[in-house]
Amino acid sequence: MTIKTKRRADYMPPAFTISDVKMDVVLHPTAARITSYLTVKRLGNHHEKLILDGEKLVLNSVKIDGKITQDYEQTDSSLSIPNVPNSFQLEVITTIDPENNKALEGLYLSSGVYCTQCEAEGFRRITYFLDRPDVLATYEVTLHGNKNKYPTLLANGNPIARGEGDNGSHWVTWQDPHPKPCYLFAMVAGDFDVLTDEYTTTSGRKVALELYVDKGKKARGPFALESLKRAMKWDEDTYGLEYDLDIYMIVAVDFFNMGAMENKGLNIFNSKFVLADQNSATDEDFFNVESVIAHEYFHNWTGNRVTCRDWFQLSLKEGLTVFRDQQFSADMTSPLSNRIKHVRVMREHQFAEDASAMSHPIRPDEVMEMNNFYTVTVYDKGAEVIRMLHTLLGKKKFRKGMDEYFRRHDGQAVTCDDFVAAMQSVTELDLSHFALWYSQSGTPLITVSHQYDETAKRMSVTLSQHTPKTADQSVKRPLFMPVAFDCIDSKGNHYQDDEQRVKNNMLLLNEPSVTLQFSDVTSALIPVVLGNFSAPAKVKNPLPSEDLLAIFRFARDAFNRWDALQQLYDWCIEQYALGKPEAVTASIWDGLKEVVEREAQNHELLGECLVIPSFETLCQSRSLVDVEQLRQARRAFCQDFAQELATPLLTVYKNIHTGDYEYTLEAVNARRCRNVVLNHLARLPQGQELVCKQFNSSDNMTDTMGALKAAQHGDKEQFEKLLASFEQQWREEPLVLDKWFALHATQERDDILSHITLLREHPQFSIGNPNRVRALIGSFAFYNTAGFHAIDGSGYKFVTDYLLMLDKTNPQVAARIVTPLTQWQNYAPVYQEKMKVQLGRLLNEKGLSRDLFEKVSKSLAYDTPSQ
Ligand code: B3K
Ligand code: ZN
Repeated sequence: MTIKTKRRADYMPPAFTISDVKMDVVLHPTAARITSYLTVKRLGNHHEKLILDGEKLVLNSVKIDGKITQDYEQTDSSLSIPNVPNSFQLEVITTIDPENNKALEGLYLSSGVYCTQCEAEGFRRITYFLDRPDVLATYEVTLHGNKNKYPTLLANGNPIARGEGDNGSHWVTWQDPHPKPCYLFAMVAGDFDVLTDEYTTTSGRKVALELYVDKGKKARGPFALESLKRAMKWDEDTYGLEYDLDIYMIVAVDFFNMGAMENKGLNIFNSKFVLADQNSATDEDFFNVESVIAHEYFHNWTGNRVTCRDWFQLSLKEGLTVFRDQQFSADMTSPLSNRIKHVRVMREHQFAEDASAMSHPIRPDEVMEMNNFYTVTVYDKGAEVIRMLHTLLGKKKFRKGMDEYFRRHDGQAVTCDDFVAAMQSVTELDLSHFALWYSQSGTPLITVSHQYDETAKRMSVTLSQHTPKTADQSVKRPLFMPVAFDCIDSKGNHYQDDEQRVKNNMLLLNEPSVTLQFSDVTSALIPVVLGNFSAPAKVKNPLPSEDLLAIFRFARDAFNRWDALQQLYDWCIEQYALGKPEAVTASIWDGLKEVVEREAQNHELLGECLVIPSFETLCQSRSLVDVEQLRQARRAFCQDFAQELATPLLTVYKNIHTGDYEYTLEAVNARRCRNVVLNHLARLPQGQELVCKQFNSSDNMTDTMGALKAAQHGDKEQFEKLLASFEQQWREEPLVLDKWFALHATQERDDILSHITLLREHPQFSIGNPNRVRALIGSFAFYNTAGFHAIDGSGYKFVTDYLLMLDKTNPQVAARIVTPLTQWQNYAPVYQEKMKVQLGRLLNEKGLSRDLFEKVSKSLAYDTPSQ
């Protein structure tokens, strides 16, 4: 198969532009008719033909300035029209098949709802167009549909006319006055329940808010609407940014490839990120609803008003918008647990991506299938890069830079360089070195070494940085990064370096290495590095357990305190893996007990500190992982942890009284801490009763799921019983049942594959619904370490068999789930070989999608780079 790779360096401005679009859409399940009238203009002095993108379209007719023409050429993916005037009206009529559109890109019909997904390149599946983000047009869209089946007809902007048609049909015309790229186009038709509200902006504009949900789900909508209002207010207060249309609509649908989409004025959401109430949603679900609602709203400025010139610039909008939603969530909840959440994503997923064949900078250079680049690198590492800018410039200047960015570029399609240039204009700091973060991939490693000279009473600490080669780049340069730094002694005193290179606890590391000197110190100091995860780096700072416990006690930075324990757990698990559990001495256990006792009242910190690093995180500080050995080591450590700390853990559990459910910061932290503790206690005989009691008395989904998840570590029969009772209660609620599917999929059991096969027959499971597929198959591939990595290769084969099937209908979701398989290089050769066999099967498949082809072929071509 030959698939074209697109390169960032090949960017050419468009030869034509389209300034106005009028569309007439007659909905029909298998033959929807789209008539588009485009105002087209040649850009510059040339005689090239007009080439429009289009896929899976049946072309009915083409007219230029009102006259039918046959003078065009069609391919699978384009329509070329030669000899067009410099400026003209183009009318194109096409027919499409929404019902059989199972890829969920373009216009599709699922569960009786028509909806669209156009980012990145889905608009070309609706009509022929210049489907690229630097072509901005205004849109007027008329939708026709059956009035009974589709009483609601929506598109971007404001409704300007409506009427009745023949045979029980009706129509609505929508106008969006803001020029936009076609990826922000949206239409919806269906029969919904609607929640309405109103928001008045600081400058007095009244905005109607409308939230469309499935019939009968209205009671689960208010939290999303409240979140929207909080986001609107926050963006005004924090960035001075107001909404710019009279109406803001959100539609929740069940069939959606990702979380949500920021279409102008008409966001479309996966219902998972809209619907929430205490019975059916966990605290984490509530959190996610609020943050995704905010994320899509924030895109209105960072993405929609200022958009991307080309898709290589995706991080321009995504990195920035993730950073903004992170700031918002931290303000709405609490900075510490938020920061830990981001770091977990970076360590579990982004570092793994950097180490894999899919490694790419936050602004990629080469792409085969754009949908493959909505990655943790572009999004989350992208947000880390913006965060570093925020750290370097400070809050005020960062805001000034943002103001300047909007002043310069409102209404334009721009690049990451334009963003950095706007930031540069407000600071003395030279950002040219910093900008390397946009083009260099890979995870930098900061190595800390130190020496104490007892006679001279001097301590020196050296920090050096090194970015290992990645699949896409073999030469790496030192980066410019802010490294939060502190030096303490074992009693908790803080020290300043002689030359004061550390200012306000921050060291600017822009060379391969830097050495700090500390004079007149009477004992060896403990370097505390990368507070608040000030740069997206790995740190190697091997410290003995007593120093890690001292950091936990005395460091100023709460993230450092949490991280010291993570490092300690990682070290302990390594001792177990080496067959030396006794290296985890009584004094270490005592230190950990003290942590629990000392922080018993600090539910937020304690809850986080009692989470043992996940298997995936542990993999990132190791290479050629022997899966079985590491998994057993982690399990044995968790078991001993529960046993050794049983008494203080039990006390914490019993002392946390959460009362009636409310979604407040305090209550969330208390429930979280209690459930983390229960998860440990469930490994002990005395934990069984607690689990059962909590499950039976819970008045909310958080505690129910807390009990259920804990139960899997205890008695198998009891766990099965609880699972069955959960299913009984929620069998009609697929969104809730997804939690149940995921729990099944991550179970450690010998018959896991036949078990999942059985679940695929569950009345609520459907291969056509991405949420179900992610819950059952995705959870297995990503998180069932024992099952997926079964030494006979059966787990890999199972996932591959499924992907071969899924790829035929939904390549986007298939390409997500293949990720763990493509990261074979992290595991010991016995696993690698078996993973590669399955990747080979995928590659040999006739008609494999571009999505899978890109990831699989890169993965198989990957040679582990020597450092
Ligand atoms: N911009 C969309 C993601 C589109 C993904 C296309 N495969 C949602 C978001 O990041 O806000
Ligand atoms: Zn986004």
